[in-house]
Amino acid sequence: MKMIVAIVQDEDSSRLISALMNDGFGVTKLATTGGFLRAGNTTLLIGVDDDRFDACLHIIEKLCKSRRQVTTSPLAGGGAVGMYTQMPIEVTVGGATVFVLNVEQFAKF
Ligand code: 2BA
Repeated sequence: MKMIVAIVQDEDSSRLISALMNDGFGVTKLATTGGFLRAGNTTLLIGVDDDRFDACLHIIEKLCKSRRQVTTSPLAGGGAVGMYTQMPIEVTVGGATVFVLNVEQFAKF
């Protein structure tokens, strides 16, 4: 079994959760905040059996779109105070950032 930790954009999360649930995957949604943009995003915890792992990744890849985003966050400029840190910069926020962990043990009580 694997635990997929998928950080996705809020705009994609509802459709993604519905698609995963419809295909029988168990999903836990966490409201999270990206460290760079300091904007809300969604982290999904998905425990999957090994034989369904590829199918799950495929759904995530299919439904999560990367988008260009402009930020003027001072933190995005490196945290220093100064005129350059206030200039807008454009970044491409990925469709999904996915971490895969091996599950040592799984239990439900
Ligand atoms: P944020 O940290 O808010 O980052 C949003 C986007 O800003 C990133 O998209 C990337 O395009 C850009 N970015 C991030 N750090 C940057 C930097 N130091 N300089 C220039 N541009 C930078 P993604 O890479 O697709 O990441 C989307 C979200 O996924 C991130 O939101 C964060 O919440 C999470 N994430 C990405 N990599 C991660 C990692 N290694 N560990 C934990 N979370 C991660």
